Amino acid sequence: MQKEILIMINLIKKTVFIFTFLFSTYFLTSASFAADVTVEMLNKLDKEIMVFSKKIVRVDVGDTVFWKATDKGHNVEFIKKGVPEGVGKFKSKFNQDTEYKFTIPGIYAYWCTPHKNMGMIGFVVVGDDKSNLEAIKKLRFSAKSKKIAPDLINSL
Ligand SMILES: [Cu+2]
Repeated sequence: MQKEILIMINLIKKTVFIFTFLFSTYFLTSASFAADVTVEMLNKLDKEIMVFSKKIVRVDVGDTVFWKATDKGHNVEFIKKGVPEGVGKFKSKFNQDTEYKFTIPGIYAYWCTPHKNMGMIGFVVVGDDKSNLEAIKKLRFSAKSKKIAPDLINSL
């Protein structure tokens, strides 16, 4: 009788161990596949003013990018002709966190509407697809954005 109880306890221990192992493996692998990214909208970062914390972001199709309104007075606006074909307009409200789920592969160019000439531009490459790179190269930027855009586009 005593022996049977010990065997039962051992069986329960093994089962618990296996479940723990399976669950932790599941969560670890699913976490490594989640590639959602957060970009902060900032008044200042190091020596730059009016800036997205990450200027280039790479995600997989179906991932979401979150823009955090860490500082006020900013937004996110997709640039006309700066997104893959079939992508609609996107312009977020000022002073608010925003997000966008990228379902169409390609390069997305965006800026902050009031600071689009001050270098507050950003790019999202979705699904490692650069088929609209030529269209991106033709985009017209002004002032500081014009200065920094070529290097950024070259490193897409
Ligand atoms: Cu801004």
